[in-house]
Amino acid sequence: MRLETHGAAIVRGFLNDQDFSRIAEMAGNAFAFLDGGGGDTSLRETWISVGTIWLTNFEHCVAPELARDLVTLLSCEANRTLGLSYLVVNMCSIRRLTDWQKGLQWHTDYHGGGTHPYDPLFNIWLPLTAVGREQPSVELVRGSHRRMRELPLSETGVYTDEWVAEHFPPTDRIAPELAPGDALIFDHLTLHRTQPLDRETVWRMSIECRVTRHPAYLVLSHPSSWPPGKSPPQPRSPRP
Ligand SMILES: O=C(O)CCC(=O)C(=O)O
Repeated sequence: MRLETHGAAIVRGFLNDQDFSRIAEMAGNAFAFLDGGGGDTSLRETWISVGTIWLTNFEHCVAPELARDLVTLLSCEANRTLGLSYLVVNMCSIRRLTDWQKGLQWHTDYHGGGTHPYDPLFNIWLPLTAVGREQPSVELVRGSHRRMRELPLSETGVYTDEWVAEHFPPTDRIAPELAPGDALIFDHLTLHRTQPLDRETVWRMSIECRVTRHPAYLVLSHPSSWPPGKSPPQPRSPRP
């Protein structure tokens, strides 16, 4: 599977064992802090309603220097894998899924997640738990990133299973089995959802890293990459 052609790619061993263990421990500690009643109202509200901690709030759950290390590590790995790119920290989150009701329905990050100002953007999805059999992976529709630029938008940002079946062949759906440390990278126009599994309980941690290659952001992280004498375009604000 190739990112450009299929809108998705799997990178085995994206994180080495040491980095993976550090990140999984940090995420576990952050959720334990929230379980123990920690965090202010807005931090707790996001966690209770959707099960996530925004990466920008991570420093309120673990030591701030650890939160900064995590951002640096994710940025470096994104650059190593995708080439020159910029981690959109305010669009990254850490998720603990313990309730099927909080699984996500078919959507694209572009239309449903507010990432359109950062086009082109990729989601580096990092499971901190083995997924695809016992715990849900992300299910996606290969090649949907091209057609989703043209197909009619859903008002809610969410698409029904019937709509997806009407527009894409079932053989294009894939829910990769991933080991801790692997990454699933997909275009923000690729249709995806939480893999439905026929079981009652769910327990999974994952990180959604959103990385842009929009020139206005590339120049923010690598000022020397902009040609001399040319001023870079201004970053656009995300949709409110
Ligand atoms: O974690 C999941 O099940 C879904 C993740 C997702 O939809 C996303 O990262 O945009």
